[in-house]
Amino acid sequence: MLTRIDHIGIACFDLDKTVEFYRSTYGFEVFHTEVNEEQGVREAMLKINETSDGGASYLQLLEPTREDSTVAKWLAKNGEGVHHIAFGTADVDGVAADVRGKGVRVLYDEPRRGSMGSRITFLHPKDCHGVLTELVTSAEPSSAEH
Ligand code: MC0
Repeated sequence: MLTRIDHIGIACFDLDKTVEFYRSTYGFEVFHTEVNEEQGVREAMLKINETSDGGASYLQLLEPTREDSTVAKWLAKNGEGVHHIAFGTADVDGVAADVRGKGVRVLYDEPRRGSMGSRITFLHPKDCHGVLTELVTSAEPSSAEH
């Protein structure tokens, strides 16, 4: 069961400048930053609001760390903008199996490590009406998520 929008991923060329835009324009502060070498991104999570399932929704600003990363490839083709949407669930394995059974390509056999120790997988954008879609189970899902 999907219970919230976990985050919206926004690809940018310069993470520090983009963080400053969101801070000075809207007042959003950085909640967390990290480098995910496997995904080839440096990222900043800006918490927007808590959600009724005990989780939260974020903007995720993404800067590529290497030219062969998926985000670098996407930026070269499209420029900056919304790269993906991520839905939160207490059971990423179960939801992935369910949508796979409905004919949607799930990109990973097993969930991988995402932001803040979460477990993530992606659904192919061509099977989701053009939207790269991520499924996320937080590192410590609250009991309210179940
Ligand atoms: C590619 N396409 C997209 C897209 N990326 N469409 C919508 N949104 C996107 N973000 C489209 C292309 O335009 C192309 O369409 C077709 O999909 C194939 O794309 P490609 O450029 O040839 O690239 P591929 O096939 O090598 O890779 C696409 C694929 C890849 C979605 C499989 O980007 C991928 O594995 N993404 C999942 C991982 C990821 O994106 N990681 C970065 C965020 P046409 O019509 O031109 O054929 S990491 C993250 O977010 C973590 C840290 C977290 O949340 O915690």
